[in-house]
Amino acid sequence: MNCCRTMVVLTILLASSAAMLGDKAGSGPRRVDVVAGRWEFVPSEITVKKGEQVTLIMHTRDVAHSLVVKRLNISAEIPKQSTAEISFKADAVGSFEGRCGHFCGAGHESMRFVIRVAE
Ligand SMILES: [Cu+2]
Repeated sequence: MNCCRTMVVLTILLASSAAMLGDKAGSGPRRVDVVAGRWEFVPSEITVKKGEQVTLIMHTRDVAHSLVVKRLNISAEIPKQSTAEISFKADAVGSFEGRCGHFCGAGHESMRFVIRVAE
């Protein structure tokens, strides 16, 4: 795809949800835990650096959700009460809004997630 501005690798893990939030230290990609649940992502916004390799560890606390951030070429299903890992590297500065792409109930449209990319 010639329009790709990011590298995205998706790995679905069959694991139970964990409730830890926040960045994980160590070498390798920056890892950030995000919990998806009716009807929000927690946290709802993260800031990363341009060119930084980032892995989002997406947990669901209830039903299946997904995360779609079109501008960053991110699209990943998060199975019910499971975890999905989404790796990306943004090569553009800006604010990129994502949403849940999996209809999950009455408040589905309010599930927004923002990735801010700084220099
Ligand atoms: Cu949804």
